[in-house]
Amino acid sequence: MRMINRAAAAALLLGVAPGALLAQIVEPTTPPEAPVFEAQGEPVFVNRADMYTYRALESYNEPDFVKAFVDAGLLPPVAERLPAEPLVYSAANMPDGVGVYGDVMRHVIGGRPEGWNFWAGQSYGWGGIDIGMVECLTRTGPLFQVNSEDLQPLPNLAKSWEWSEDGMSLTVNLIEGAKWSDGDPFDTEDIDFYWNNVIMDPEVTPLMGATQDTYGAGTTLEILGPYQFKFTFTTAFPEQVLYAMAYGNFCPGPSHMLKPHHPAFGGESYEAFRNAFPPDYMNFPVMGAWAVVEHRPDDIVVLRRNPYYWKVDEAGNQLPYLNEMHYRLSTWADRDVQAVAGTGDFSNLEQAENYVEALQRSADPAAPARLAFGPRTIGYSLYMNFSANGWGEPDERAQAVRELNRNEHFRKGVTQALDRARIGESLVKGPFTVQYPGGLYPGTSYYDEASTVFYPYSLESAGAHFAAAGLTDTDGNGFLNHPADVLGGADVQVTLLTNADMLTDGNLAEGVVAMMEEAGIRVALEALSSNDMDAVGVAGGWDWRIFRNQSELITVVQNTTQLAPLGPQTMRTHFANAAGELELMPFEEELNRIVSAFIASRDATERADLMKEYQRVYTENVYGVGLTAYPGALVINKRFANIPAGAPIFMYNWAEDNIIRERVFVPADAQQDHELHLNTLPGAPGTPGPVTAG
Ligand code: BQZ
Repeated sequence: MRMINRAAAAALLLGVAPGALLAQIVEPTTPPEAPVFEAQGEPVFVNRADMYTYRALESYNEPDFVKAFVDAGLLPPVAERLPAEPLVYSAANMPDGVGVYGDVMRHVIGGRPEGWNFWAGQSYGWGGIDIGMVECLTRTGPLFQVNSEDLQPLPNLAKSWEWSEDGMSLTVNLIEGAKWSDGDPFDTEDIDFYWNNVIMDPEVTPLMGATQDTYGAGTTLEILGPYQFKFTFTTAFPEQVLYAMAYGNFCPGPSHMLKPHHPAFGGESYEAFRNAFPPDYMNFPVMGAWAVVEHRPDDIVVLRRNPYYWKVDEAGNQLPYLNEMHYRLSTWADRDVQAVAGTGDFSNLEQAENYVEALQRSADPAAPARLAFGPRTIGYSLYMNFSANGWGEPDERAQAVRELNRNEHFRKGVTQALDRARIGESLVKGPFTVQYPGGLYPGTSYYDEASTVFYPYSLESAGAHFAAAGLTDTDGNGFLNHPADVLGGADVQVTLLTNADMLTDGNLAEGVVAMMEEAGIRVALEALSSNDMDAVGVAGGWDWRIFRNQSELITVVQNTTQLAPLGPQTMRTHFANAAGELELMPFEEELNRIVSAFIASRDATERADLMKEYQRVYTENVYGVGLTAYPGALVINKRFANIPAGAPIFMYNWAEDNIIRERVFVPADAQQDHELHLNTLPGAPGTPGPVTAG
């Protein structure tokens, strides 16, 4: 109703007969039915405590070659390297039980390491490198198999936590006596540095962008002892903080390495801090199961087992089972090809263009890899930059686009100019893709179809909306012009930022460009490598972008603060300007209210209702222009054991976390000889490579 009135009003303003526009507006509806696509493999649901506990065992074991380091006096005995109470995986929860040492998992990735300062925003090249090196206070990837009644983050570096009675503070207890891979103790010095000199330092942004707002505006952190700290909040029981303690938000770095380079402790500059550990710096200390020992640019990154890793199996075997990890530096599409062919071991099959071929090849019983589809959790949206007050320093043209982005008719025009059926089909034919209007993904736990507003494809209706936004083709060149008082009535020109490293991102971007052209909007592609794209994305110098969505639109409880512009840097489409100010649209204020109420509520029904409201406000206002959503498949070589059933490639986190790689193994009779640095361990930080026992 409201829309028709506005269209009529706009028609009057434009001097067009209102009936002409009215006839063209196509009313919103609920989204079209999704084709049925059965996920292969159901998770075995358990409670969190069934997966692992922290306790001392009688004795511990390690690979023989590591024992040789101990015998040579190069390493303390394994029991001394482990915490008094290590994390112990329960054999009953391991699909193939206690494993054996040896072999390698050969990954292929499309990214490239920028350096090892994750805490200053450097990417390791993705594809599981950082997930294997960096450990976080809690863990969420494996939650796909946790019973819904017990759904809460798993402990990890934080082994327990207690809320104060009023819920205004949370005391967190770290694992005691765990060590970095170079033997330095892991303790609250690392927490202190991460909180005060990374999170709270406006000059430093960690890779996944955590800020104080990730933990709630006004949240403080106080160190209580070497293994204990306390968060204090401004609202009661903000349980989402437990999720914000997981990857990639609260994953502390080695303060003993980072501190000396940080300007607060005498480091030269923030730039120098960021670049203190370039990609050729080897043996950077980790809490993860493997540390980098070799990097050949554009060729390979090799990791070897961390002799101080603080997790064991029930038989006392120090983890990981796999001695080495490879990351072949290639392309993401090659990851699929190699995993299916057996020259690589692992892929998240997520670029829909490769599905048919990958499925055909994997159907052969002799195929080296198994392929299992999961739920529809890979999805893309077209996002618009909503800053009206200077984020990314827009020029006049870009500023005019921002103002259009903030115009509801413009957004409705854009969404109705997109033929989502054709977009999906252009990637892959078959029952994979669904028409995704944006917001929460269909089929996920908080999704409600009745609360989802879908604007059907109609070029006519798009044109009517554009006209209502003041755009008409005044010069008859087939492209819409700004009104005469904006940029002298020039053609509307939009740039579209996209990831050049991913086939799907590129195809979607081209589809958007073509469909916008049909609707009279000229869009120019800006395809950048993912590291550069991420940098531009954060800096704000973009009009529109194609984005593969993250877990907040699947699980809601993970990255909850990214659902709305709650703080200066929580909503990636709307960061504050240099002065820290946000200029929110009225419906953004509404989203903020809803998300804050969601975070503050502990009532399941109320939370479900709030997310319905969120979805309605989001989709009605076209906050993000959804494109398509489809299932991904885990492709993994058949020689690997302990791969949990039903592991999605993406949910709370990527499969590299979900499958718990530290307890994945290769049975002795299936082991292959891919180890490049046999019988070695990471050397001292900064030394050239791995070392042998002598
Ligand atoms: C998975 C993932 C593991 C980042 C990256 C990459 C970056 C984004 C995202 C995915 C890759 C793989 O995703 O595509 O399957 O292996 O690494 O980290 O696309 O460009 O910035 O968020 O995780």
